Amino acid sequence: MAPIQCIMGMGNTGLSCLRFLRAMEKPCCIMDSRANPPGLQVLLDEFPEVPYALGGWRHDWLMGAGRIIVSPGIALTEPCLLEAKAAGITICGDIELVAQCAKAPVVGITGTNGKTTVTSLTGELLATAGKRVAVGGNLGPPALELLTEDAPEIYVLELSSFQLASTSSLHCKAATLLNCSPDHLDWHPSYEDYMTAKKSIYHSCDYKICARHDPNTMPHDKHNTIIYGLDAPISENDFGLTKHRGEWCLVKGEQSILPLSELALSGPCPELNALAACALVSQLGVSVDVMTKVLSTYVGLPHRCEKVVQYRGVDWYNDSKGTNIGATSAAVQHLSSKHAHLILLMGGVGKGADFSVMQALLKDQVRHVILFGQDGLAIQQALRGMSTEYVSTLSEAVQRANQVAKAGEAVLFSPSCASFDAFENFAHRGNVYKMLVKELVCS
Ligand code: UMA
Repeated sequence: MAPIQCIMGMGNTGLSCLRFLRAMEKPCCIMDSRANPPGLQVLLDEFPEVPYALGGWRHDWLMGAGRIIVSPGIALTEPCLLEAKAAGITICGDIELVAQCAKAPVVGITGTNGKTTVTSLTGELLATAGKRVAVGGNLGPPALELLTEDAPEIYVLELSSFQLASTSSLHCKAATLLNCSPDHLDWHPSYEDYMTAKKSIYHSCDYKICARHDPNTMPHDKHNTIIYGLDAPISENDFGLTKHRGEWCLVKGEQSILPLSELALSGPCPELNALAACALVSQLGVSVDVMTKVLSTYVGLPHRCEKVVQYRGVDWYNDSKGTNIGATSAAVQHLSSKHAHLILLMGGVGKGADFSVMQALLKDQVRHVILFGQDGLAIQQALRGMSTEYVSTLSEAVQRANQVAKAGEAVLFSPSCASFDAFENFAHRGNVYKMLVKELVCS
């Protein structure tokens, strides 16, 4: 009998792995540590023949598996996975299956922040250049679902540290690590482990796209690197900013792409994100003309420093995608160029981060912090010395922000935390926030 493929996790990834492997008639079993995982009904409807287990891990299934396919949310340090690894059982994630089967080149994007924006923009650049492109991975849909689409010419994948940690044979045509700051320290044993997972995106990669100002983004092997930054490019293949007739322009070498003032992209670090995406596609048949066209029209995605409304002289922003300290710091920096003072709404699931480092980052720009949700009180402790208050829900946080904010200031909702204490995901949380703000305006 063919070896059993044992899938761990019954979320979007687990189901995509099951569909992929069952289409090849591989024998599979699937399990989830949750008693009622999100994919259960789909499993029962689509795969009634597949054995499943809930509420914990079946040790006998794992130790008898030919291969274990682990979903990104499950840490590789789970004791049962360490035991299976020691017994010589292959453990991998969905991206490894993609790496083994994809017939078209892959562009890979990782980083603590900005990766969804850069992934979407990269897809847009390639599509505008006339390429049949499939975009997915961590931003969804799961990467394996792209393999069933009509033969794309190129895949653009957003890759999380979780996905990279369980991948060994991915070969990217072009790849980038955009930035790296502490996140997901409840999954990775250390920051070094997180960074090692992120840097593995450069393994056997043709073109490595790195930020000049950030040594964390540099590969060990500097061969075939394309560099971008907020200063003048050093070589004709690099990207940066230079002054043309008194105006700052995004450039490739000495070629002007677009005046900075005409860049349509919103959110934190739009210049860096635009330059990274252009660098990624620059060796893939995308001309400077296409870059100009896309960068002057593509505005980006919701929930990233998105302006919701101006009400009684106060600007309200939704940055629900700000799920770690680095993202919130970037949002604060970005908005502080427009507003002297900010009221910051933060809270949710802190993922083991050390929030005390935020005091130095926030103290000059943030006048008051309103904390809420599961780890709100712990974060308040970490921010001792700043003006803070704790409320239990996002709804109360919005009410309080409305009482505290003065005309000319901005209210920034950038939680620095995951959303699953009270919401389905960051998008649900951002939509609830926008609805609460609009209710306030209409009341
Ligand atoms: N879980 C259990 N027991 C299990 C399996 C999962 O408790 O047996 C928990 C996990 O700890 C996690 C949650 O369930 O909290 C979801 O985990 P999952 O691996 O089943 O998630 P999927 O539905 O497969 O979604 C995953 C990505 N989720 C994670 O990495 C946590 C999705 O990224 C991604 O869109 C999807 O695969 C398709 O590729 C989301 C995410 O939050 C957006 N990513 C993190 C981020 O961007 O910061 C990395």
